[in-house]
Amino acid sequence: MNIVFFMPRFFFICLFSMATWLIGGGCTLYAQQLRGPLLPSATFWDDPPRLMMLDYPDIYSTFDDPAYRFDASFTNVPLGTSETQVFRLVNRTSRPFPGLSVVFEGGQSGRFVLDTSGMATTLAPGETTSFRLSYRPTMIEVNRIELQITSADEEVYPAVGSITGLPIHRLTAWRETYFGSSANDGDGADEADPDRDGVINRLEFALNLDPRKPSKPSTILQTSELNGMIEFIYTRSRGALSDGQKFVVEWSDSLAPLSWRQDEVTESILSQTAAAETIKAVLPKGLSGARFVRLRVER
Ligand SMILES: [Ca+2]
Repeated sequence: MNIVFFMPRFFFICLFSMATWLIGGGCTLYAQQLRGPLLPSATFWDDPPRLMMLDYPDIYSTFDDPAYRFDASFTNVPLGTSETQVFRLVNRTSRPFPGLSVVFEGGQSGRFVLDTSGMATTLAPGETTSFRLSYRPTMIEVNRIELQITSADEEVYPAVGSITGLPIHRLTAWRETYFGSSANDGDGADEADPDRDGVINRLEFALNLDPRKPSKPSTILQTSELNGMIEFIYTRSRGALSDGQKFVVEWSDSLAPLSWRQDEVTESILSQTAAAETIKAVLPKGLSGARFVRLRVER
């Protein structure tokens, strides 16, 4: 499917939507997936052996293990977004626990951010404190980190948490937002066009459009000529950028398959929101009397 815009002064701007994922600009809002915090609690056992224990969803320590081990996970977190969980510690004993600290003990700490700024350093009997752990994936991979919670009292055994992060593409979350399912099928399929505007879903996502409302080509791309230059304006989804999609403006004077060029194109950001950024590409209009410009979106 090609959409060709006839431009004044014999300029043509063409928008390609092909199997190889070619297209031009747009914008959409999609909900950032923020889940409610989980509130596991920790218990400090006073009887021998003294044990710092976290009650994390129905998992209990074995008392002969010198460290209490627990698991926590961040699942289905869209690339480029962040999810935060709050871990709560409760001292249920009759004695204070001094020098509390939480540290990473290996793994991919770059994907996780620990915030202990609000955490008490000494936890008196009956008191509660908490720390926060955030996960922000930047590529599709399984991320793991180990956390160690300790007290300066050496008789208090540490709690060691194995934390797992499981990211998803923003496109997957986008399908869920618009079609109620993350599955790549039916109306939500990448190649589907349920609003019948000629723009398939994965391009609707890339261009930040609403896949349920038809878009007019003239609202997807704006073009103009100024002082011998062509201005080509498009809007791209920041979520698509987080997914690693590339946006490339190309031009040709003949439309021949091997004639497309990327040189002499300069781009600048006109405006941006949390969801999208609008880009202006400028290139010479050339001397041949006609020039075609396209935006190629590729994964
Ligand atoms: Ca469509």
